Amino acid sequence: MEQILPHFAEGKVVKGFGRGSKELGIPTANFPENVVENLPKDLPGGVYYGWANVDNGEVLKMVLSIGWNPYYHNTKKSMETHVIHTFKEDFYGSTLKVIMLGYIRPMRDFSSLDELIGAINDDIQEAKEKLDLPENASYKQNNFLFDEIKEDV
Ligand code: ADP
Ligand code: RBF
Ligand code: MG
Repeated sequence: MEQILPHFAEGKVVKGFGRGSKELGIPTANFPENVVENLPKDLPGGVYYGWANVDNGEVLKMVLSIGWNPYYHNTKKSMETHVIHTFKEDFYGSTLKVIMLGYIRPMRDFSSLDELIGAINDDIQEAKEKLDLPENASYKQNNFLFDEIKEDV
């Protein structure tokens, strides 16, 4: 993992599967297909933590999932970011940048939606703690997050 992380990704936020993650209190901003395809081939699916910003704005903690969402039996690989922040408005079409710094766990199936939500809340707690460690906190100032947004992604 050390060779693959940190992984830097940016792309325009697209509509996801519309399952109402937002209603569950855990909205996830979905990356477009091209960003998912550009992930390193040897990057394991699962849950990651790191930093994110929207349109080069405030840098915020995030958790991100990569995979086929076993709970929903997806056939398409997705890459979804939950930014640990309450936004006033949706930001579809905006540019989301993420720096993935650490791996939390593989994706798994759950026997109920409540268990899935419980697991994600545990991920959020772990991300908050890990991101306060000096080696992770330093990435909050990384130039990538403030560099000019590439209009072709
Ligand atoms: P979709 O299926 O379209 O991805 P979601 O219910 O997962 O729908 O909601 C995701 C959308 O909610 C994002 O694209 C973004 O515009 C908005 N949003 C609001 N707050 C957040 C947040 N804290 N993290 C991620 N997305 C958020
Ligand atoms: N989906 C799964 O099927 N299994 C998982 O273990 C799982 N873990 C997730 C962890 C995080 C931090 C996030 C943001 C999403 C995760 N998902 C997982 C994806 C989830 O199914 C998807 O966001 C749904 O749309 C939530 O309703
Ligand atoms: Mg989503």
